[in-house]
Order: sequence, then structure tokens, then C-alpha cells
Amino acid sequence: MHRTHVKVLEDVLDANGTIAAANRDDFERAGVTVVNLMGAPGAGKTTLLEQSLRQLAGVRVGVLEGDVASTLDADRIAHLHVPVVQIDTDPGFGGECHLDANMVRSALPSLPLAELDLLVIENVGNLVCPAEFRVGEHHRVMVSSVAEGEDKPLKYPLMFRACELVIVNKVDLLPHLDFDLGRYLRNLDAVHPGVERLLVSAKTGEGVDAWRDWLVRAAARDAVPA
Ligand SMILES: Nc1nc2c(ncn2[C@@H]2O[C@H](COP(=O)(O)OP(=O)(O)OP(=O)(O)O)[C@@H](O)[C@H]2O)c(=O)[nH]1
Ligand SMILES: [Mg+2]
Repeated sequence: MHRTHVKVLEDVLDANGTIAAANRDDFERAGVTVVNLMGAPGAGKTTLLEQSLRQLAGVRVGVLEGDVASTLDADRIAHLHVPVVQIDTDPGFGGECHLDANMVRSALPSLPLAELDLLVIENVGNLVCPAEFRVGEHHRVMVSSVAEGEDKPLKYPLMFRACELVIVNKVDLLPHLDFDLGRYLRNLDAVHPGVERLLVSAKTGEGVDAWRDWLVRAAARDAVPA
């Protein structure tokens, strides 16, 4: 029984990997760099995009929003006047708690890929499943917030290991929380030693320039490892 379960999961991930490779080919053909942005519900993914995508000098950016329900995040991004497509996993995909390669593939015809340099995919808020499903992205980034507690890297190591950049958001709240930043960073290094990290507040703007610079470098396929 247990082995059957594992086999089914392996098959699902194999099929996902095949479609992710097809997505990646399409992204390569269009010359668009794709960033898969993951993190817990409410970590600040959409707020960070709202703060950073306006002034991405010379970079033509689009956004793919993944949520279980609603178009709330896509509506927020639409105010930035960038192309945005929402995938609701509820109606067509059984309310999945993550995006998979097939869902992303279904959205590609709605995106003007040839006119983009950078596509940011905001994954469904979740610290587990999104890390298991590649969607054809070049880069995986997570937004973690100081409001979540310093133990999170130890409790959800797969997510923290899957990402090449960890954005530590909401640092403006540090004076109001019993959050030990030093302990959090030690926990982060314990599960993903030396992973690049940015301390950011999407509310005050602290650190947002560094995140913007990271995106610009990624779009230029420059200095950020592929
Ligand atoms: N104090 C503070 N609040 C923030 C910051 N970033 C985001 N928030 C708030 O946190 C809440 C959640 O932000 P969102 O950007 O919607 O979070 P999200 O990760 O996109 O959430 P989901 O899409 O639901 O997973 C909102 O009330 C934001 O205003 C920050 O840097 N500091
Ligand atoms: Mg969001």
C-alpha cells in the first residue's frame, strides 16, 4: 500500500516534469526569464510585487497569479498596468494548494510571452507543496516573513532548500515581535547553508531596491545563476 502511494507520487512528479520541460522550452524560445515566487499565505508576496514591479528599469514584466480562489491578487497587480493572468486552482484543478506545470501551461496562451523579458509566477500561499512541483521556471524564490516565527526553516526544510533566494519580509515589525532574527538566520543556514537572503520590508521599502536589482539581473540573465 505504502509503496503504491509512493509510486503514484513518482508518476505524478514524472508527468509534471515532462510538462515543466515543455514550458521551459517555450520560455526559452520567447527569451523570457521565469521566477517562481513561493511562500506562506500572507507572507507578503503580492505586496512585494506591487512595490517592486513599477520601477523595473527597461524590463518588460508579466505576472501569473496562482490562488485557490478569487482574482484579488490579479486585480492588485493589474493596477500596475502589467500583463497579468490569474489561475484559480478551485474551478478547474480541484482546489490544489500549489501550481503545477500543467496549470501554468494552460495559462501560457493568455500571456504575451514574446513581449516579456520577465515573468513572475506568484504561487499559491503554502510552505509545502509548491516546492515539489516545478513549473518550468528558471529561478525559485521564497518570501518568508518575520511574523511566521524563527522555527519555520526547521519545520518546512524542503521549501527553504528548494529556493536560491529567501526574502525575509516585514522587518519593520521586528520591534513589535518576539522574533530572534539571529536564530532564524542560523536555522536557515542549518537547512540551506549560505543561501542568498534579503532583509526587506514591503511596507517601508527597506531592502526593496536590492530585490528589484535581483530581478533586473535575473531578467538580463546576468550574475544570477541559472
Ligand atoms: N507590516 C508589514 N506588513 C506587510 C508587509 N508586507 C505585506 N504586509 C501585509 O501582509 C498582508 C498579506 O500581504 P500579501 O502581499 O497579500 O501576502 P501574500 O503572500 O501575497 O498572501 P497570499 O497571496 O494570500 O498567499 C497584507 O495585509 C499586507 O499589507 C511588510 O513588509 N510589513
Ligand atoms: Mg498574494
